[in-house]
Amino acid sequence: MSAEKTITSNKIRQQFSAALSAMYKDEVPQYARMLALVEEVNKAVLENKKSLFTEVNLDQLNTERHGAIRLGTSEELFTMRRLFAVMGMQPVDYYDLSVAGIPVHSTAFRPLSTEDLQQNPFRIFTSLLRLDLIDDRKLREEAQTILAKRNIFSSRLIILLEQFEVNGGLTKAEANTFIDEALEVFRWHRKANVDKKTYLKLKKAHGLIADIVSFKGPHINHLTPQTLDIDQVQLELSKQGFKAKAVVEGPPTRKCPILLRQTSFLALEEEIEFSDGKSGTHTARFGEIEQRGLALTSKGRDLYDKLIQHLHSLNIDPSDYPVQLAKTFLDFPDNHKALYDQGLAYYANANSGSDQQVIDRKPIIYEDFLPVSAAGIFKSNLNEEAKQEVVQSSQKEAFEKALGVSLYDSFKLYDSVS
Ligand code: OOG
Ligand code: NI
Repeated sequence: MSAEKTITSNKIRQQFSAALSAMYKDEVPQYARMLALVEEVNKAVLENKKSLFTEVNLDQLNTERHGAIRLGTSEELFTMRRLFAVMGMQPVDYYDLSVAGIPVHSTAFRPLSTEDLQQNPFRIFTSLLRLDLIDDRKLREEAQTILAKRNIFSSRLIILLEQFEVNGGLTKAEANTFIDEALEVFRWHRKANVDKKTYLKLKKAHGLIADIVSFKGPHINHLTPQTLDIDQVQLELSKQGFKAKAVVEGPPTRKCPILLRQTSFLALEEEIEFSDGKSGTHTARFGEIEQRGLALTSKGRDLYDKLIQHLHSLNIDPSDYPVQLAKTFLDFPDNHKALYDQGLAYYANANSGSDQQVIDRKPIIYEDFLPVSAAGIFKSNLNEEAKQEVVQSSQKEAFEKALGVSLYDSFKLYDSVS
């Protein structure tokens, strides 16, 4: 038997994210412009050396950290999980977006270990449509029928997934074909699967339903590089003529950054063609930027959630939001000693010496997502407010059943490295 050498999942993930980035830059030229803007800001910050990250390599820094897709059926989610496994990406955490009036539930496929994340951090925030949240029975059945007819994975791709599962890896040639075939799944299709009337009906129920049901596949809807100074990026976006999100999601600017802050330029209105030859436009694709800080313990996270909930209950005008956000977070300690002593954030134990100074402890970076922030990203890119009639009800078990495996719990992952 001639056992050809297989290549690592880290390598495949790295190659895939580079190929996806190239495809997206080509499809969405504004995204390429945004990347250039972010690179400039990062370079300037590094020159001023004011960041959590002490030894940063510019190339590593400027590679995408995440992207997002939205799936229509349980079967799609099941196969997508197998596809991401080839790239060493596993489903971590359950995000219930129905609480924000968005008819999906989600997970993030990502590398699990610090080492693998360092090799290449790419993750994909993956949502599954919740048809059970469409009130209109007729429309629900129609959406279901349309989705049941589409097949987003090529037969070559399925064969490669089987080969990976049987052999525990792919050869270089197989990996190249895998990347080509996987890219096709994420590609944009200008031509919709449905006629104009159906599209408009779906859109009336919810913009997201139209985006998920009307197309041949789950086009990548954004990619996200990281920045070392998101406030500066937010300023530059407007200066350079981008239509930016009104506010940066997540915690405020801090001396000790926590969790995740995100902003984006708003989704573009793009020309599409319907199955009946009629034309129209669709809004789905955008570019996002993230800045990451410390991972919080469940105690820290409870405090964060409490403060964000309080802030959102005030219904603040966007122009006043940054000030109110900063004010609200005065209740969240902003120095490493307090964060550590009060058990609010995760730090890696550099060695087991008991009198180790906190200053020697390495902050553990948050690698996951935030449901309230995600809802903000969804909404500003759908150009609509949450529909009030969506009833909240978590469906974690149904999600795991569709996935075919249990979800990893991010707290357990952070516990294991702290
Ligand atoms: C996903 C939005 C969530 C994030 O960074 O929180 C997300 C979507 O729009 O499909 O990507
Ligand atoms: Ni995102």
